[in-house]
Amino acid sequence: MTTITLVQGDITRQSVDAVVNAANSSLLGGGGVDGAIHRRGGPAILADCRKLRAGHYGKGLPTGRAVATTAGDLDAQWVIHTVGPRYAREDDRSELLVSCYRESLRVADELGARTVAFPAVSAGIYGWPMDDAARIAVETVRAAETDVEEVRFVLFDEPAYDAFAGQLG
Ligand code: AR6
Repeated sequence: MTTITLVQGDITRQSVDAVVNAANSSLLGGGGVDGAIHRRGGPAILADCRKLRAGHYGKGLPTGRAVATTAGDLDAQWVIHTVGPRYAREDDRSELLVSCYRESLRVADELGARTVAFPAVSAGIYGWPMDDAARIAVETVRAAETDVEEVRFVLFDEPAYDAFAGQLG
């Protein structure tokens, strides 16, 4: 049974087994949560990402997939990088966003992670409307078969927190 909890704050300040990063396909960093995770987690995360790019993920990580690295200096064992879809009004990409949560939980299970912090994937730079992003996130985690005991959604601001709280209520 997975418990869903909500926190308003900075995901890089969480103590969990795994922190999920809303990355891009390059795995080489960016803005938003991605920038914050690499800044606070330090260079070990980027070093691991470069190894992934030199190996199995030469073309980058496809949208909707997830892969783990060290968490560096974060208070966690792993960062699970996932690539959300960019929002497009004329094209329904929700299955890719569903896949981000499913695949991240699958990787968490492979690692043996029991507590996992997620940001609102795709709901920042990638433009996904927050209410819909929250609905997809909560529905997908609720439906997932996983050994993860706590999924903690860490929302940066009050509107994001309220959107997720609305889904749980
Ligand atoms: N802790 C928790 N949530 C945060 C934090 C933080 N420290 N910082 C931002 N958010 P985004 P995306 C929120 O843009 O939409 C990057 O450049 C933010 O307010 O980080 O999936 C990547 O490299 C928003 O609600 O991710 C990609 O190129 C949510 O996290 C691209 O952005 C997600 O916003 C991915 O865009």
